[in-house]
Amino acid sequence: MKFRNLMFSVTGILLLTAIAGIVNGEDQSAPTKAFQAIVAADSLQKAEIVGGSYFFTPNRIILKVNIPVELKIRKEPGIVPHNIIVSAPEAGIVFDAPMENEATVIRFTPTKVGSYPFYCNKKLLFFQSHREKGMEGVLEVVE
Ligand SMILES: [Cu+2]
Repeated sequence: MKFRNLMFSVTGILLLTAIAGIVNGEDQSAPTKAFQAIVAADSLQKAEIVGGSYFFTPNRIILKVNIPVELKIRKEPGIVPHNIIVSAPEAGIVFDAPMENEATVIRFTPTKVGSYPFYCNKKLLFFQSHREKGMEGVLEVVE
């Protein structure tokens, strides 16, 4: 009887571990942290992005079309280099900038509604790229 109870417990623990494993597995993609850019009095919309290993915060930025953007970028302290890249010439958004500890500013004006990915393309040797590790996000340009 005691042995049977033990077996039940062991089975229970294994089941829980399996479930936890599945939950963790689904948790791989970074949670979305969205930010609606603030349109300042000077008709600029301002947003900030912080990059780190391996994330951008926020990773979804909502911008209004045809209003100039001032995007302040910086990275968390650390020796791992990061950058931020957008290649959306159809929307007037093209940049490839290193992220420094001190904030730097990127200026552009989104000219087309749509979703445009941004990411870090750094990669160490044969390891996954930072983008693959979760360093990506989206600029969402809306009316
Ligand atoms: Cu990176």
